[in-house]
Amino acid sequence: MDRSNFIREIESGLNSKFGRGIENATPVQLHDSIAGAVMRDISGRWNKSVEKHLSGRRACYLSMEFLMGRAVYNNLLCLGIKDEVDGLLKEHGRSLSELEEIEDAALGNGGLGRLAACFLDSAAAHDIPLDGYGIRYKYGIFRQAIENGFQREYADDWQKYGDPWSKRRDSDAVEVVYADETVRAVPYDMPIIGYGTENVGNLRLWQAEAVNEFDFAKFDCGSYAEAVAAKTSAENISMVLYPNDNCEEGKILRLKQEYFFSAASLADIVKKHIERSGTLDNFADKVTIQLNDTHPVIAIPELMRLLCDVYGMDFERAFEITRKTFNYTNHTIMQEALEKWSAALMERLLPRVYAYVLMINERFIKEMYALGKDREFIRRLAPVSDSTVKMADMAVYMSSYTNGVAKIHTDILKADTLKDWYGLYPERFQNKTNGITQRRWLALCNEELSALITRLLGNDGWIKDLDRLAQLKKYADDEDVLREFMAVKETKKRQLADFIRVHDGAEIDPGTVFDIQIKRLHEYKRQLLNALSILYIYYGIKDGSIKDFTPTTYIFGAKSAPGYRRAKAVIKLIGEIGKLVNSDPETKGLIKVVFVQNYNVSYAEKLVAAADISEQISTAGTEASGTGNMKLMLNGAVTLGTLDGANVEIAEEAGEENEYIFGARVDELKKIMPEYDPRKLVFSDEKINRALDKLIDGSLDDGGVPSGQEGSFKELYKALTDGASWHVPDHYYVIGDLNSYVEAKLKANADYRDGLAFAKKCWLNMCSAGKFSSDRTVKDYAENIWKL
Ligand code: 26W
Repeated sequence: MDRSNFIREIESGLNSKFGRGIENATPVQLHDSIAGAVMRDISGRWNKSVEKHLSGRRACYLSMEFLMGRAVYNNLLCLGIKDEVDGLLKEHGRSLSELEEIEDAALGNGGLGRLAACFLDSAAAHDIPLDGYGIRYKYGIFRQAIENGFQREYADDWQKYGDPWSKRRDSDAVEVVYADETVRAVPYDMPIIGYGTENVGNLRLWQAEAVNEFDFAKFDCGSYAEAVAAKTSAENISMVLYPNDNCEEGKILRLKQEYFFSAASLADIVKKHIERSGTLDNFADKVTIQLNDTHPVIAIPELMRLLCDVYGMDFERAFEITRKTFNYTNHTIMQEALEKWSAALMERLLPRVYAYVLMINERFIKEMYALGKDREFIRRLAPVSDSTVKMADMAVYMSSYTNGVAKIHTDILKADTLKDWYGLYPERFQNKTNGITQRRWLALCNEELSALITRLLGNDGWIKDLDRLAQLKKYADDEDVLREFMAVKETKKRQLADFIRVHDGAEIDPGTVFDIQIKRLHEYKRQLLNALSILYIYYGIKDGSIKDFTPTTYIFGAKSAPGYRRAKAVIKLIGEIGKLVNSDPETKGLIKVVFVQNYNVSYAEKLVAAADISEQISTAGTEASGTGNMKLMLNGAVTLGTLDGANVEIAEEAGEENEYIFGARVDELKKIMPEYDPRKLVFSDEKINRALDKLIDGSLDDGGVPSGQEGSFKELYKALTDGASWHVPDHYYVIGDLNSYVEAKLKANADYRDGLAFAKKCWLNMCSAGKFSSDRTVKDYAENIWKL
């Protein structure tokens, strides 16, 4: 649209809806009108793209989570009018920056959901027909407050100011049938605006509603609660996102959610297909479905049920089509995250779907017998065994391709987690190293660095072709460029410091090293290792054994699952270490520790642009890929990390000499762990002992409100030294890696002193980030899995 027209559109929207002008509208009204103008502007292209996707071959991305983040800035950026709109608003004394905090669709927990959002963005930008399907939760991931050092969770009603970025499509509503309940699934569509293209992708999120709002018969006989019971029960299905990352709970509501969006999406996909093709015979030629982890795997028996029960296809033909249609991405090798359902529960909730699960299982057993496999082998792999439905096994068996999300992760799947499956079907396994969209994670979040890059390259082609950053490597020894680069980083650090002052009430110094760890809180991600290293260094500075320390601010951002006691203890611990360290006059100006509240996509945008050091310190073999590591690299931070997940490829791309790699590797851990006794290290190393001692010597306070969590530091200590009933001592090798971690951390700290030399490393990281564009990832899926 013409730019000045756009402002007129905003004005007329404001006027007709609120009777206000740009000058006197509230930020919410302004936001609503901008969104309205965008939605009107793209509606024609959007409809055309939807039709185009439907009439050709397309890929559908089924995901329980889509962590979209704020839409307004991204949409204006993708339309190429962000700066103009901001400029025009400024002429009226207003600014786009007023729209912060109004919307932020956080319908995901972490990496898996954010990856889905990056994929949609990349596919839209590159005209790849990919559409998303998920759940329109009323409450997304909780809002986190840190009170008295403890995490507290608050419901996040992301639609409290409305949802101008969605269109409700009543005409596409479908019914989802459970054993004793039928609910309506109503789709809300969000446009995914492709950067610099006519293509607009579609994200369809299903909302659960009652088929009958109100039961008059029950009301008549005075059962008022019962009269609305069906409504409540239906709406509960899409009420809230499960806030667990990497831990499966086996709750019935969760299975209801999984079936809800899987069944609704399939009903929709099949219906649209038949409308255009008139037959299901070519279904798998027109549709390919990517299952984002095991959460939507129930879609597999559901498609079998649809094809056979509803459309009368015979089992073998349906089997063939179903297997051809689906692909499965695995995002974790953590045993506790691999979904398993009680067969009895599934049968009770979804008897007919379960019947197909059993038929698939029989088909598998028969096939294995024909191959001469023994009973134990079959029991291990069968989709159903020991009264349990194993979703990952069903997924591999019933799909064309299975992929991991980083090279090392895919290797572990082949060698360990899915070893037997790999032996059976080696041709089904692929690697697709994750990526991030440079539109949000550079163009949007770091305008200053973007401007520098664009100027040096002579154009902004990198926004759609990130490999072009490699051309900038030639400036790695150019002092003027490096100084400008350093000035940009300083600006971003100042902006972050200002934000943290307002948002978290903490004062930090942009002149210090910003050492940042941002990700979900989990034992395997080892925030505890970072915390212990800070104690180690703090005492080292005090006793003089660590000299010439470059002043550093350690910044943490992380949400813990509400019921994850150890993770919550670590949050409290970091807060207590902060109290100790930040108030000590002896180390004042040298070390500062800050735990920011409510880390989310929008906060991440500010943090990644300001980091000097990117903490990626998971135990080798545990982090499937990580994507935060890529965001920080792209914004010119060095990685302080283990050879885990995508860190391996990051070091490969940027050169290991430009990262700080430490710790035991996967193959080493395999040998170490069976014999490992952390106590031996604790007893033999005074400095480790001193840091660890703080957990039990009573000088850090883990009491206070909320009660019931007292003694949690001692429990952490015990987990590290003695283990627990369910795991060996220090199962994530925190103590084992501590020395090599501190060494690498101090090396980075010392290197930072030579500003230009350090900036060169940062620069080369940025220049080498091309591979980690989700544009590359999505194109690889499109070519080698979706065959679009
Ligand atoms: C059933 C509970 C549950 C919930 C979420 C189990 C597992 C998950 C996800 C698989 C966890 C997740 O987000 N995994 C992350 O996926 C990212 C995208 O591929 C990777 O970059 C991260 O390494 C991985 O932890």
